Amino acid sequence: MANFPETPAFTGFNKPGRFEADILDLEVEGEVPPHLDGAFYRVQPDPQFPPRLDDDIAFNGDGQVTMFRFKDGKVSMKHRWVHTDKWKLEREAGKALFGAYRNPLTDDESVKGRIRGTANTNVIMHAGRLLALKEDSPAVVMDPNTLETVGYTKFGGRMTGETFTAHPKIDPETGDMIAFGYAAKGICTRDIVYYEISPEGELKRELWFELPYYCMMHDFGMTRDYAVFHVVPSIGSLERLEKGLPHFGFDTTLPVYLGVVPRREGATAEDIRWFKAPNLFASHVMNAYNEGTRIHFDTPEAEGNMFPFFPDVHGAPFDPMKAQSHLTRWTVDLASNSDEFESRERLSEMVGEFPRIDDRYAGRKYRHGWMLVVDMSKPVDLKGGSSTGLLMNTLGHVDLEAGEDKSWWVGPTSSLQEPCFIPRSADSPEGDGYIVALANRLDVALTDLLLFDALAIEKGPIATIKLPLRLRFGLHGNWAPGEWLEAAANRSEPIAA
Ligand code: V55
Ligand code: FE
Repeated sequence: MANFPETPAFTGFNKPGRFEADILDLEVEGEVPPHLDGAFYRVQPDPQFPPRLDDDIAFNGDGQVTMFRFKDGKVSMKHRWVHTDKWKLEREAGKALFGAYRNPLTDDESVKGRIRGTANTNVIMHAGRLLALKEDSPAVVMDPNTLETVGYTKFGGRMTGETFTAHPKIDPETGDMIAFGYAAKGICTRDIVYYEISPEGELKRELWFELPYYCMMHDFGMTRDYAVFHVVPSIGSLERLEKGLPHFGFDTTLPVYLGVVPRREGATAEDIRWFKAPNLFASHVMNAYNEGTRIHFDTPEAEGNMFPFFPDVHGAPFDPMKAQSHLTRWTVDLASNSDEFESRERLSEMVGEFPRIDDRYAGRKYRHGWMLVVDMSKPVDLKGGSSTGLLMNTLGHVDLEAGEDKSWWVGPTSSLQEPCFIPRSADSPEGDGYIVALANRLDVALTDLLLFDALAIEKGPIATIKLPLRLRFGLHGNWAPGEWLEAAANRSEPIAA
């Protein structure tokens, strides 16, 4: 019997959903603009079976992708598991075979050496294919219209790394997908491989290099001329795995590094510059850009660890106050002889994470950003309360040109999932468009999809798309325009892995 542990990771709003769904023509309050044509994809971890061990962390659930298809003022949803090798092996066995998060030593003998990825972190369309991503494994290709899983891709068979990041970027000028893999020569190795993938989905270039120390390399920055890697001491080691400790733990004694890798053809590991900053925490990158040799890298920065389930390696208790992050601009200059940062400048007073931009400005000087915000001045009215009292209860908009923040509070009984920007049209100005974000209705265990005017979020949603069910907490997602979906549906060849 599939009984899940009675732990916070598996109860209440976190109870596994385990369903697939197709719902045509969802209920809408307000109006969905009739010209909005495309799909918002997002992914959530949702364990197919109870964990092999006593408990588990949210990051270890099997990926389930949700597609919200917008067309003619209506929205339909499709919700499917990603058929990873892990999912298929466990489906066949009728139970979990893979153990703890990123610890193969806890797996059943029968799955030794198999790809462990859960494809639960991001989902993005590129080269006519939908990619479901987990940073410890290769990308999984799905059909963007049917959400059928095709299989793992090595981008034309050429990728030599074992892993592919969940945070690739698409260069808006070239259409190339810029990405990397870490632990790319095996679990806990310091080897990184940088990838550039053509608009046709073929790997064009790899550049291998080593990190100062092994750590969670969850995201990175892309500029027109550089790939920028922040090395933050959420460290890991085989020794930790042997001891049964969580894969990662935060080490407050190590410095932060920023590695700048030239994107130009022919660059080698010798061309990489490393800059150093004091110990701090940063995970996601809002955007980065370079003005000549000067590089700006915008990230929600916190004083301390943001992940209570990857605790302090020296035993310090988790400090929710130190986990609060503020969007911060890191600047380094390749023309400088110093290995220090030029500056670290706070860009917003909002406490926020899950930063997003108008992706047509990825890697370029930009004006607008959106993120989830914790507004502690607002009441939380939930039976039992949330465990920390901290909820992503607000959507924030930073206008870096006006130096102005705007926000919208979702109310005392809801929280939000990561926003995603949708351009009004392919050539509309920066920020002219919509924001979508899921709202977790924690009091009634239901989910709504909210649609905002991106430059007037403070007015609240222009449409609330009501789901008759609960989606679990998700991670990341992306928009794909209708033409991409139609081109994928009308292709003559089947989608290749
Ligand atoms: C993150 C999420 C992951 C993961 C590593 O910051 C980092 C997020 C959902 O899985 O494996
Ligand atoms: Fe992420």
